[in-house]
Amino acid sequence: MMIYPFISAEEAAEFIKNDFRIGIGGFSSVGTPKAVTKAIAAKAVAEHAKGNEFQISLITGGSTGDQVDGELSRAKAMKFRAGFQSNKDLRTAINNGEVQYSDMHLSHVAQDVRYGFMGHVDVAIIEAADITPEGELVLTTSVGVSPTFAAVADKIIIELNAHHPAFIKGMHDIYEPINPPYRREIPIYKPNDRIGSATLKVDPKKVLGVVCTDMPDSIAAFTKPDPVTTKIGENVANFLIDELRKGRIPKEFLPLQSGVGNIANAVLGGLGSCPDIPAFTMFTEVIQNSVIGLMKEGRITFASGSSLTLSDDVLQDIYANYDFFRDKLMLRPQEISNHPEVCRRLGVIAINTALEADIFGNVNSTNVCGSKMMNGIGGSADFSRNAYLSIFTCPSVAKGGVISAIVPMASHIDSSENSVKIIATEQGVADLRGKSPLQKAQTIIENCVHPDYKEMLWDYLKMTAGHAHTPMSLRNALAMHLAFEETGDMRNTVWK
Ligand code: 0RQ
Repeated sequence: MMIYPFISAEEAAEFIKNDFRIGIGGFSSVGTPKAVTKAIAAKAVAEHAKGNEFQISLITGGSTGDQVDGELSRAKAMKFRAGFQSNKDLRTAINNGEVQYSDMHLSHVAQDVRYGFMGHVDVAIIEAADITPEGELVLTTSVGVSPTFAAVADKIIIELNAHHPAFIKGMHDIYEPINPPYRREIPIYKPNDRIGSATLKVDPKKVLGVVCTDMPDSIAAFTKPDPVTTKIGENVANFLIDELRKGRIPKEFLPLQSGVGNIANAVLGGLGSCPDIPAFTMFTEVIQNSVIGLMKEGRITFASGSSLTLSDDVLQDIYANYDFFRDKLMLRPQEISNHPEVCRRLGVIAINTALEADIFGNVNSTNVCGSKMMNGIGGSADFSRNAYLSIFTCPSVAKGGVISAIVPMASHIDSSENSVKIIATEQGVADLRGKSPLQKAQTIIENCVHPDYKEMLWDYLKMTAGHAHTPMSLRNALAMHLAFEETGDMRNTVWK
């Protein structure tokens, strides 16, 4: 028996008014609503055609599929966006100033909403696989910020998506910390500890209605590992094996966190296929395709995250073999999957991707040439700041070699040199632990820089070393970026 009324996506969109602030469920492109956001975009187009103002502010847990960020940004239906994004059309709108984007640590989103820092949330839109007779929601392929949005929003719209079976009830562990000064410890002592409830309880009085859908998530296809990403994976695996041999990683190994994107996917695949690394668990935010493959091979024994960001064939394989996966997967709110306290307690080995790193180990994961937003910081710094070992990976060059990923000064900083312990490129690995800025610069240039840029960076260091604690030339620190902007190639850099 369904206790809520059924409504159409258009009826749901009718409730959304100009200037509403909306919070949606979902994380990392999956488990987001799909039909109502599309109907809101259509409503925006119709309102704009009539000369009416119609724009919303949207807060999400992580990135969304095209049905959210793509549809809404093309319809010019969004004026403000917070959380994380990776949609091409939204990225364009952000970089040309049409959408104001607040990039956030993903473990902060729920609490910033609860604390009232993000303003009043008018409506929450949440996707569910099932609704219990009591009106509780079985979420789909992610949790994200759904519990908090459901708690704080005035009204809730539910998308009931038949693409996901009801038997996944139990895959989610819903837990919301209480606000300070009453907050207690997060009682997770092993990646598979369950601390909350299997369903999301919502206030039935807030529910506007249920929109029925049958739609897969839309996630971008991964590019297959290439020689460069494979080599980065090997370098990271060899480094970790060495740490294991030296006894600096316990023989049972430690839980891994792995970031988003092509490089992270390839690195994880490389680690999993390395026989010298014991079977391991994951305490991560995004569970990507490579995790599921390694689980089937017995290389990964358990994964806790906030989303199953999988291609539909891999997801259907899980559903078809759910007895195997039932006790191996757990989805948590992102405030828990990325929780600094738990990350540090469990001793997570964090592997994230840099766009660029400087010779001191400061990492830029977000802003190309300091200003053009790529995706966002995501959960990378939730983990990098608190991990047992914080590793950043990237190819040593980008765009066919005209950009060096290692520069004298990062043009934007997401994870500072104090958080970053290891940098790995296809050239090699720089271990920054226990080193001064000069020593860090020496090891990064020696081990990670592409041959085309090595001499250039040694010259920079010779020019600056000895002047003060951190060798730096204010005149030249961004000269490589300038050479790229002015000539299209960092190899044309001339030190002044
Ligand atoms: O451009 O798409 O035009 O080819 O950046 O680079 O090499 O495909 O790498 O897909 O792994 O993404 C940091 C963006 C890497 C991602 C980033 C260009 C390059 C290419 C993508 P094209 P690749 P990936 C937890 C962790 C932040 C969030 C995070 C990311 C494009 O990993 O968003 O870590 N991380 N979350 O050519 C200019 C440079 C460049 C450059 C690469 N130095 N300058 N362009 N590119 N280096 C998970 C979550 O938070 C959900």
